[in-house]
Amino acid sequence: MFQELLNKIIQASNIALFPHKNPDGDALGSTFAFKEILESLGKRAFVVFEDDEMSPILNSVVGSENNIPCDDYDLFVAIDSANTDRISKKSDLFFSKGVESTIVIDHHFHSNTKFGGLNFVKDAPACGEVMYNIAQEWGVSITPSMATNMYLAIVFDTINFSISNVTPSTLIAGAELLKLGADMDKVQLQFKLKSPSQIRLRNVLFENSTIKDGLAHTYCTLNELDISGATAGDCEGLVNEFAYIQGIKVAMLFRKLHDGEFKVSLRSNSDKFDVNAFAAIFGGGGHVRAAGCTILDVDFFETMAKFVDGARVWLDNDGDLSKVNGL
Ligand SMILES: [Mn+2]
Repeated sequence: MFQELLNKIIQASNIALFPHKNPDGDALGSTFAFKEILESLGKRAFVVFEDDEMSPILNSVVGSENNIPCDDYDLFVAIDSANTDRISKKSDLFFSKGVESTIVIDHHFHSNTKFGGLNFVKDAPACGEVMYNIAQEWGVSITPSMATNMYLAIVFDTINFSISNVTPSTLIAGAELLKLGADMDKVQLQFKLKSPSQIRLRNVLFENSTIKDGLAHTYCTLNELDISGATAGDCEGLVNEFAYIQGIKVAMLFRKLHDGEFKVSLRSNSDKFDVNAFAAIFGGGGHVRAAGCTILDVDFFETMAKFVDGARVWLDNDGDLSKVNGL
């Protein structure tokens, strides 16, 4: 599998890399680490940005300043995306030379739709760990900047190596990356920093929350997002705070993306409540303890009520999903 991926890379010259929409630390760290891996193999690699959705995390990613677009790509790689909806508005460019010229590198093992010509999908808590494994298998010598980007990727997706799907291999990768010069201070500072607008958004979410009988749910409207001054990306991590309220088993965050579209983020703090399976009933997916859905063309509050009702049935039946109805 590693060799197959390498063969495909070796045949290419100008490679376009696509982190997912509203890229988080894992998407950005993994993408820029892979860019440098490719450059170490003599390839030209370019990260395709979504300028209007770019996250402040980008500032801490090493190498992000060298983003000069190219007009002659011959290979397209989606990184950290489980399906084509995640690759951003630039998906036309991704498929511009046909599916055979595409690669998917991802860690959403249970939900990835394998939409690429080659699908390199591993079961890992962060795409950053997959990148570390690729560099190792290919015999690439990991530079301090690669190490920092991979470390950043792992720290963001594993919430500082604290989630349940972190394995001994993840911890070993973290330790090795530190040995190889990962800048832990820089990564931790970026991971822990919150902007004033994020704090305002957090207040809105607590204000809007309902915390009852094992279930916490909250929402934010576009107007509320606007008033707080936060970006859509700022919402992403905040659902975790609700999953760790005493007595809570499942947390759900609903946020409006634009008219007719909203996103649900789900977290659980025990394997008994598999949010990936729950999300699948509503057309979404992810991991056992962290999943999400994007919902189109429905009323925001009505649909939120359906999710809450479904989650209530699920909790009342102690994790049994058979009585839960979708939309
Ligand atoms: Mn990820």
